[in-house]
Amino acid sequence: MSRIAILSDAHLLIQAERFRDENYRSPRGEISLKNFSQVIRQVIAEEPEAVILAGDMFDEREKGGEWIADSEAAKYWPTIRNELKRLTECTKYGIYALRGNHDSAPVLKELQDYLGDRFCFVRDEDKEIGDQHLYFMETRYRQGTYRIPEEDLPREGELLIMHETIPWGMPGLEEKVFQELGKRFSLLFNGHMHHYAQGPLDIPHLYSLPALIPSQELKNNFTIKYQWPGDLDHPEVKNSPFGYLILDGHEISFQRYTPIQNIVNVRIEGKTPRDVVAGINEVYSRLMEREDRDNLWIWVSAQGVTFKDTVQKETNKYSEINTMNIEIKARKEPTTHAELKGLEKMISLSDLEAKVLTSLPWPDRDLAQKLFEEIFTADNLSRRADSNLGRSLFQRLLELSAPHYGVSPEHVIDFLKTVDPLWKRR
Ligand SMILES: [Mn+2]
Repeated sequence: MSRIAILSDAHLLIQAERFRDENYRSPRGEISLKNFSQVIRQVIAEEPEAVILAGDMFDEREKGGEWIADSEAAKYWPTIRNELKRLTECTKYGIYALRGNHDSAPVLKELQDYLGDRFCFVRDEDKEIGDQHLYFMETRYRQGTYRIPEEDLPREGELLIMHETIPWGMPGLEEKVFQELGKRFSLLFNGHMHHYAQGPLDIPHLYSLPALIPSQELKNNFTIKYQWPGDLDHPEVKNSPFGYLILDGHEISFQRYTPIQNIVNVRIEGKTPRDVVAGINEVYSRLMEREDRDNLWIWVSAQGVTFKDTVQKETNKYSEINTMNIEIKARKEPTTHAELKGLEKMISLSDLEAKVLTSLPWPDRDLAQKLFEEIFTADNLSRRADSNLGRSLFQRLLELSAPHYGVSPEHVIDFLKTVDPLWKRR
C-alpha cells in the first residue's frame, strides 16, 4: 500500500507585506518560511511516496481591492520552490496539489511549470497514486451556506480530497452534500477548517485536515490562552494543533508539528471599555514577563468595547509583543432590553433582527448579521448618539458594506472625505 502525506492550509504568502525593499521580508514572513522548511524536513523523514496539498498552501492576498500575490510574494518564492523541489526529489510520485479558496490557479500552474511532472495541479479529476485511487474535487467554497448540485458531485471512488466549509455550528457546505459524498467515497479528506478531526458530521470516514503551520488565520488554533478576568498565573496551555496526516494503507495518523513561535489567544471579557483597557494592560504586563515574549504571536478578542482602536491604543504600548489581530466581539443583548417605536406594534430588537435575517438570502444575511452585531445594537440604539459616535458608526457601516457591494476601501475613504464637511455643519 502507498504511503501518502497530506498537507493543507499553510497560507504561506498571507504573511507577505508591502515593502519597497525587494530583499526585505517581514519578521512574520521569515518565521513562516522557517516553519515551512522545518515541517518539510519532518515530512521527508516520514518517507512518503507521494505528497498531497489539500488547498490554501500558498494563498494570495488582497490589499486595497487589488490582488498582489505574484509581485509582493516574489521574494518568498525562491525558498518555497526550493522546499517543494526537495520534497519532490524525496518522493516516488511527487506532489499533487488541489486549489483552495485562497489559492490562485496561475500560482499553481507556475509551480507545475517549474517543477515539471513532479508537481501535478489537479482539478476535478481522478489520479492513480501507486495503488491508491484518488479524486481531487476543486473547491466550490462560497461564504455562508452553499450547496453543490447532486449531478455536479464526483461519482463513486476510493479517496476524495476536497476543500470546503464543514458546517460546524457555522454556515458552510450543506450537510446533506457531505452525507452524499460520504456514501460515494470510502475515505474523505477535507482541508480549509484548519482543525484536525476524525468523523465530523457523524461521517466516520471523513477527516478534517489540520493547518500545516500557523498563519494569520487563527481559527481557534492557539497554544496558550489568557482569559481576563481569570487566572493569569496559569494560562491554558495546549499541544500544537498544527501538522499533517500520514495515510499508510488503511492507517491514518495525525503528525504534530510544533511551530517556532507560541500562538497566544488573549480573551478579554469586560463590561465597559474601561474594563477592557484594564484587562489588556494586565494581560500584556504578564506577557512582558515571559522569557519567550519576543516569540509570541498574539490574537486578541475583546468584549465590552465597540471600537478596535480602543484596544489597539493599549497593545501598541507594548512594542515587543507581536499583536497579530484584534477582534471585537459583540455582546448578545437580552431580548427585552431595547424596543423600537414607530412600527405597528412594539417589537423587540432581537425579534426585528430575527425577522430581517430570516427574510434575506445568505449573502445579504451575512452582511445584515454583521450590521446588527456592530451597528444596530441595543446599546447604540438606546444611546442618544452624539455626532462623534454617529460619524464613527456611519464609517463602520460603510466599511462593512463596501466589500459586499464590491466597493474598494479607497472609494469609501474618498466618499467619507466628501461628506465629512456636511457632517460637521449639522
Ligand atoms: Mn480555505
